[in-house]
Amino acid sequence: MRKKATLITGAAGEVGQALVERVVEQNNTHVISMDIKPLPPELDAKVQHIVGDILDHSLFDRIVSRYDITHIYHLAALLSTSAEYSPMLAHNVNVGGTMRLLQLAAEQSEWKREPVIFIFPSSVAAFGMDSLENKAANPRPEEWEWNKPITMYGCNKLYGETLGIYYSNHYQQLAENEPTMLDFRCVRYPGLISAFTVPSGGTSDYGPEMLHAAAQGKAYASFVRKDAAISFMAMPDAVGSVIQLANAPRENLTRQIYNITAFSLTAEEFAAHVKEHFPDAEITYNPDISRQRIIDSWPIDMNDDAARRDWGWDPEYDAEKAFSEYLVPNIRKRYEK
Ligand code: AKB
Repeated sequence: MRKKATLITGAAGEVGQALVERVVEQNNTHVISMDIKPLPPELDAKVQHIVGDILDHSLFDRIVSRYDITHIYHLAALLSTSAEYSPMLAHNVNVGGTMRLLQLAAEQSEWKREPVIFIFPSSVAAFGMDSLENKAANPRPEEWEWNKPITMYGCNKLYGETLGIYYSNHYQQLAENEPTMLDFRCVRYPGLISAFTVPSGGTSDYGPEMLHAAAQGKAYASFVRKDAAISFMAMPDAVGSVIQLANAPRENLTRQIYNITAFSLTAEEFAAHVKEHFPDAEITYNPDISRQRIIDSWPIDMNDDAARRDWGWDPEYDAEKAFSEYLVPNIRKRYEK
């Protein structure tokens, strides 16, 4: 008998580290984590971590020969700014890696006649507003609106969503033989902010970078304008959301792709929260044209009514609480050390 396990890819990344910690805490499954990088030692001690490339097929074959994978949290991806520098690599990792894992989950579901639950974090980057006027006029798009991403990462995420829907509903058009399909569930994250890790390679990074710089007494020049507006979420909510979605009864889910969001801020409003806690913070604005264009294409907010209705999505942290109860106290401790 193979041992039941949960697989987390991209485990050494920002969301990955927080998710591994939380899934391990729940103590109800064996956790196999994977990344091209090692985990920090304190986390590595808690899981079985595999350092390897998502594109290495033999790795997955070895994993399924030993483990019965019940859940997959597929986080491995190149983020939006990095993907613009290396579009081919981004496509290979973001699409090729996703496709490989979906294929594996589809085969495993069919073989053991039990759906593998496949959680895919997509992104606000799957949207593409074509002008600032339309961005202002359509602040809370539904999941299916404005799906015209302008970044490689956004294209990859949107296609990853489509592949997930294909593999979980139409794989090889086998419906007549009643195969067991995998159970694909997806959230679209806004910009995420962690107190414990600093992001890299994303375009929403100006928010967390501003805060972490202020906590270290460093000046920060934002790469987007003051009026640049998108939505954000504190990391505990981001991690909680995917666990909550994974545990939601299948029959409650009316769709497979869900927008989720917590609070929406302009860069200037973000800076005001930072300055409330770090009054000496030196924050200036020096927009980078390319990164600004990306942020201008993302909606101000997202309509997450379906997630709230179907599986009880309700973020714990609004902006005020995120800064005062989660971000600032933990960041202070981090840099005091
Ligand atoms: C990025 O900026 O690329 C990510 C995202 C919004 O998905 N943080």
